[in-house]
Amino acid sequence: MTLEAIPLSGAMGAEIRGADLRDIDDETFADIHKILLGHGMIFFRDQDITPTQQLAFAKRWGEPHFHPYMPGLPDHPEIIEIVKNPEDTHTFGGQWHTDQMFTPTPAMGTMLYAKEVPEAGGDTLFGNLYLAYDALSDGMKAAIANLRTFNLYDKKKGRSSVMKGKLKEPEKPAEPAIHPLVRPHGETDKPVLYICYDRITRHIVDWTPEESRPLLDYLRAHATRPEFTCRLRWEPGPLAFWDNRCVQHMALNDYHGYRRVMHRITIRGERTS
Ligand SMILES: O=C(O)CCC(=O)C(=O)O
Ligand SMILES: [Fe+2]
Repeated sequence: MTLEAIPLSGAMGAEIRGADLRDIDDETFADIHKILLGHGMIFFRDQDITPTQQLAFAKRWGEPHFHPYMPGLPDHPEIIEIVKNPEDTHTFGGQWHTDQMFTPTPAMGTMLYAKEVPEAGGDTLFGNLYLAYDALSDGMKAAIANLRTFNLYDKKKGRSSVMKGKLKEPEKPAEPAIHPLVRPHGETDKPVLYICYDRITRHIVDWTPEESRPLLDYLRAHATRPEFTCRLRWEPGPLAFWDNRCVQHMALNDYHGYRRVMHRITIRGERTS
């Protein structure tokens, strides 16, 4: 297969043309992998794949991860169906974050396959955390170089109907996860500003929440500057995959009264330090 990568914005993201995800050979996968490392998020339009085929493509990237609190499809427990119904007010992933940052081994990547989308609305935003780090001053880079963050699962977050009554009871209370604030990417080794919204990334290790908040709030606002982002408009059929090690994302909650359904697989990541 000859692949074409079309950048989605100046900051990140690329549409890959020329790939049929039902049938990817090793050489084509190596090209797709390289495009992911260069662009942070990739997507393929007009894919007609079954859950088994989605899972096979996901396994090319690594081991699927089972979410600690969200159950999967009965026949494919690795696939979580994310549903927002017309009456729901909450959107899963509606704040800037990287996936499973509340665990010591956050997800390497996340794959979403659009099953049902509103005519307009429900786009996903992505932010390039390499660019966010690079744009900091040398003084700020030196100041944050050795800081670590304290991250904890946000138990109080709202639920969409897919999760109501379906959430698995965790076997034990959530444990905190400590991550470097400046994290080298496991494959490119380039530094990333590794941060999440305030109910997950709670404070800097050895600092109080009050001391941490101004700095973390500044870095969060900085990391989402429009020039670091791209925006994916869904239609039925595209499959997207992003690299949680250098990209944050956010689902837009702007389609009240409509239904949106995604099939999601996350790939297990490594310890961050
Ligand atoms: O539904 C979306 O657009 C993204 C939701 C999300 O945060 C995720 O799948 O990790
Ligand atoms: Fe997410």
